[in-house]
Amino acid sequence: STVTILSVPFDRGATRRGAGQGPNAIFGSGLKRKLDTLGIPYRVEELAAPPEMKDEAHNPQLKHVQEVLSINELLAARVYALAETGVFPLVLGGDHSIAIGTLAGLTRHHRNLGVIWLDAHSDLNTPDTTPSGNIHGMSLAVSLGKGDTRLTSIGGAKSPIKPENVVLIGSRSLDQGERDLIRQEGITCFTMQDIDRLGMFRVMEEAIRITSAGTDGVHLSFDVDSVDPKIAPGTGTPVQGGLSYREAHLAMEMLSESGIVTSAEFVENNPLLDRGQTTSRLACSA
Ligand code: DIR
Ligand code: MN
Ligand code: MN
Ligand code: MN
Repeated sequence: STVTILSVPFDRGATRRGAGQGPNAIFGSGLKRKLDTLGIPYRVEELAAPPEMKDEAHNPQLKHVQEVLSINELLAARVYALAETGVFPLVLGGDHSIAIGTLAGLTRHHRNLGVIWLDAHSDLNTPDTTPSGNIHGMSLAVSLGKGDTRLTSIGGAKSPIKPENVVLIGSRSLDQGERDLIRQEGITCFTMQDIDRLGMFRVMEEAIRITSAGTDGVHLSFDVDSVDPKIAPGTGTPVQGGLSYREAHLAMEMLSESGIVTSAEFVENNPLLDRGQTTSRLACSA
């Protein structure tokens, strides 16, 4: 199918700036050339980041919420329209708060969406549990319908993601509130320890089985900090002990072969990121 690349240069959901330059860095390392080589037709659109606003009612548990709301409303509308026309939305971030808009748009189109969340973190905080106030650490919780109601109502009427359709992969930095939510909601979580023990092949087999069972689409949310910082140092919150280059590739290759993925996003890459990521990005959009 054809791909529409939505570039979202937004980084106000995180503390460290720079992820906003992620899309340009990805283009700079040859994304278009790769897609041409693979014979995948694509279009490119950019969603302009909203002007930086003074944080009037500064809430330390929900930083820059106005800007996050504004970019995600735009993104949700755009992703919804693309999904309706049958193109593959490929979103390039930006920090991970933009998953709120991507998923809000997708869940207006898909009744029962599966989600593969590749990340060192789980992004399952709420304003009550967040240690940082950064909304990029809350995006999956919001998509499950938890947290600030302005965030959970982005994109209008839609059904939240169901916890049984979500698989976390690569987790190694979970806050207490996030652990509680994972247990309470019964979310499948393959930590780095699980990957060490079972191997990436079995983990991905399970992830593909779980997210495709009874669903009408699968979204891949790829936070580049899932990959080990030795290979992918260009990210705002690196955590040691991540995926190897081969593990990340195997995951993308298996997803590509499975044919289940209907949309994807690549987030949190700061321009320092090396070229390896570009390769993994492509395996899945095929
Ligand atoms: C931490 C870090 N759990 C937080 N989260 C990050 O601020 O909520 N997510 N970096 O990608
Ligand atoms: Mn569709
Ligand atoms: Mn994340
Ligand atoms: Mn992360």
